[in-house]
Amino acid sequence: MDSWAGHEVPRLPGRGGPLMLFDSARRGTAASAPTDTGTMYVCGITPYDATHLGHAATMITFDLIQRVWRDAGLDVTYVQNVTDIDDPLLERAARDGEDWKVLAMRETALFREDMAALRIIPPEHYVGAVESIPDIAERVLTLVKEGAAYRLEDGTGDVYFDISAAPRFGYESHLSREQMLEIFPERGGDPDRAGKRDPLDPLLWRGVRPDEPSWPGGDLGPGRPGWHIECAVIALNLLGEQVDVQGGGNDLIFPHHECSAAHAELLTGQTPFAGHYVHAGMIGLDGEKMSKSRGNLVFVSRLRADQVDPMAVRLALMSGHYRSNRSWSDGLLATAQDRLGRWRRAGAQPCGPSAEVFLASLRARLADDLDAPGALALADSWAEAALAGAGDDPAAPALFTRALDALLGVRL
Ligand code: 5CA
Ligand code: ZN
Repeated sequence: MDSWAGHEVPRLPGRGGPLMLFDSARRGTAASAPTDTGTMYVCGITPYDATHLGHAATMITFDLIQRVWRDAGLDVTYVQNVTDIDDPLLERAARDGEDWKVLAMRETALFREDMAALRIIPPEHYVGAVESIPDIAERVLTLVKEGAAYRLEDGTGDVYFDISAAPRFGYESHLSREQMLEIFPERGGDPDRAGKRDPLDPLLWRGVRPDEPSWPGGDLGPGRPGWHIECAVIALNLLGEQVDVQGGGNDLIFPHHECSAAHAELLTGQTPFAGHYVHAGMIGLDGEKMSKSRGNLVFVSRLRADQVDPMAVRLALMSGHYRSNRSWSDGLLATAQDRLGRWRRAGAQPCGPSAEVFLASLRARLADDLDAPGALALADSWAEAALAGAGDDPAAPALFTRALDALLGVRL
């Protein structure tokens, strides 16, 4: 499907260094993307509601990776999905008496607008689950033929993945079986489904039900895809057998990324599926988890409608480290608005202190597991000095401005 409109990313003098990134599987930091191409798959939205600040923060995190990789001279191939068929979408559409396709199209369109406003560089491939169904069905059949998947014998046509076929299952999340059993049902799993070989076996293909959409599945029979196999197949088809980064929020560590890695590894025989499993922290509101049930979601589109500058939203979300679970508040936004104002005034000065040192330090902060708070502090210092009249380099304000645009995605 169509991605969103991109924008020119300024070129900077020199080059950034290799990006060190935290990997959930290693439980440590290691250099990312060892070749001259960086491949990244990011788990995108399930479009049954508008983009909230949590989605935005996660998308900004992976946008920073793309920016740092490009600045280091890498070609980047970035793929993001849209889960445009899944239970939550059908449930919301039924609740509101709406056609699920209309709901998905509307919310995906809004997401694109939000992403463009936040200056997220668009993925090269933006791919829906629905358009990938023939490929998914084929891969599920392969798993069945290889003995890694099985059909339930209750006449539903449902097909499950046999986690005992994946000897390394658990290497990505490092959870104990007890922890997995606790989390699985909270994140779409069905441990109590009768007839499964293991309670943790995830659904690969859901046979057709009355009043549910379905697609032809060849020898699988009509139905629709499970969630984890969707991401595994889209990534394999567009990025090859292994990816440098598999990303999303930390709510996806288990079961989603554990299962999609297990599916992909069985299909290719290559392990690990991802060189880095990268997870962004959850954004809450005023110290509480942001969730539909609490009714405390803050939508990017709402802020835009209230004339809040998207660059201030972006800055506010980058003022905490991407891996930390953190909270949105009016105060956080106000701080970001002040900061943006100071940076804009500094960038408009006739001269300032050399921005070359600033650029080198900015690159170093971001290459260190995307230390955006450290990067923001450097920009604050440069701006403070420029506003105090320090330095006499007439090229410095322009370089400061370009560096913030290229590396942080903040346009002054
Ligand atoms: N479609 C699936 C992924 S394949 C999904 O999780 N969709 S989502 O709409 O629920 O979330 C979209 C992306 O935003 C995912 O990467 C998810 O991990 C991330 N995300 C969801 N809620 C938050 C939050 N509160 N804070 C940060 N990131 C979040
Ligand atoms: Zn996913």
